[in-house]
Amino acid sequence: MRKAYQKVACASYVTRWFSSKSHPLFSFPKRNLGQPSPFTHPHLLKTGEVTPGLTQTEYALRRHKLMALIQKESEIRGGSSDHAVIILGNSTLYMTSDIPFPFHQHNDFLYFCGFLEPESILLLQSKPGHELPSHTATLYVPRRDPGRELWDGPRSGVDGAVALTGVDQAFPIEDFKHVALKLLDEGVTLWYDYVRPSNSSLYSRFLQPLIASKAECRNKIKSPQSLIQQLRLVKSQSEVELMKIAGDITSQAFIETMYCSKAPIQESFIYAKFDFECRARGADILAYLPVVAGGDRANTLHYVKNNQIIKDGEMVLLDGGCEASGYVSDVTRTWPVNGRFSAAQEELYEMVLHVQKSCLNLCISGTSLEDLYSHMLIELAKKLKELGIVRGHYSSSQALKTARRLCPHHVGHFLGMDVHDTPDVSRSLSLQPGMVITIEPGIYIPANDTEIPEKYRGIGIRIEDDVVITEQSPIILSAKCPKEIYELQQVCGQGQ
Ligand SMILES: [Mn+2]
Repeated sequence: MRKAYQKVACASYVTRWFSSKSHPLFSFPKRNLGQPSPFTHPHLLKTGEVTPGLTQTEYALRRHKLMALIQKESEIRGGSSDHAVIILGNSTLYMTSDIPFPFHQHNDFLYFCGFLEPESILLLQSKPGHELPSHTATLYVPRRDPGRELWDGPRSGVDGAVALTGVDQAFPIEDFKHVALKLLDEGVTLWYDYVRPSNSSLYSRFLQPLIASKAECRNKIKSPQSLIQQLRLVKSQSEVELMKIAGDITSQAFIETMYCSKAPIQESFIYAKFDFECRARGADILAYLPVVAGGDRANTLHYVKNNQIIKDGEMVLLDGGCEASGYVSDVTRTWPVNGRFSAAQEELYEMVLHVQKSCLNLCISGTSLEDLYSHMLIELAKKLKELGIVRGHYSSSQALKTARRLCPHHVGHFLGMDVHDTPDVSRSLSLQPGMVITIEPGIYIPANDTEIPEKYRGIGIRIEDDVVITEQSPIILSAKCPKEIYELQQVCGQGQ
């Protein structure tokens, strides 16, 4: 009953939120705001969307849910009812004087308001005299500055920030100094990620005295991290749709990359081809530095030098993913660059593929990443026994030890806006519909591993897919990316 009531309460809150103010789009500034808007980029954003596929209502609901969790927590722990949440955006980082790295917004900040400009702060404040989660959402953003905008392009300014995101109000970033003084009040509980502070420049400009004073009184500062991760863990329908796009782009990029694979080939060529195919299909950036590892280099799990030549007869392991509209993919495939598996490569590949499919079949709600990991080790041990690599029973501690040695990483992790999303959420947690994980078993046999039959040495294989847990069977976001031996031979063979 309580759950149903809360749902209704949520819906009516959002309705009230929309009707309580004039719709921001009626007064939408008819100018370039810096980040894409429905006015300047109608091919990317529908009316009412802040970022592609995500509406002002969805962002408002996220903020509302955070304040509701804070209310619940303060009811349980008996704290004050006056709360302020501070989430810092990122600043531009520079390689060297005046030369910026590509800007990436802080993902928690992005999650709660969708604002893409550097040097901004989001403040959520409970309304005095109102019961939580009734709150005010305020953005502090860089002031319009024709001199700077001549160089860096248009800024949103305070009017643009409100129109774009639908927050209640916005002020120039300098004004945060005044509000920081008010937050010093002892009655206010401050929710700020002091454990992992994200932006040292904004921190030293605006937050240092506030945080120092709050840290002195116990219970007056709390990290919102576990609550934020609890929300980010379960994806909405529109988030799943965005992750499908990232999965599709990545699958197509893999196909194109496999298609032009030949022997010998440079790892750097495969890296560039994959990057190109992702971005040409609408990805904003690669989600991480990809692993493009030929032959024995696949046994170095985080090999990212990507500067060697892959020889005829060797396989390449490509672990790559892209980011599109804030959501990422993380996919791995391993294939022979000449399009033909050797007998030993095929045996090991079939083994990993079998284990991977077997884990995918168990991706149902109620299981956990830890359960899937145990399953992966047992299935690996079974197959290692079949290949004669493990002696004795497959479930013996010796067999499982060998499986752990030959696959030293976990079966997977949570995925979302970050590649290693919601990193503090336990892998023992029961999986629920809306959670997204990777399934990535592998087998790594270095060339100098004398305990393993010689024919298998120098081979490293991983197969990784992205999976949405649902009420029924899981959705494989990277399903269009070939992984069957005949498919790989077909795709690679075409380009030979
Ligand atoms: Mn992964």
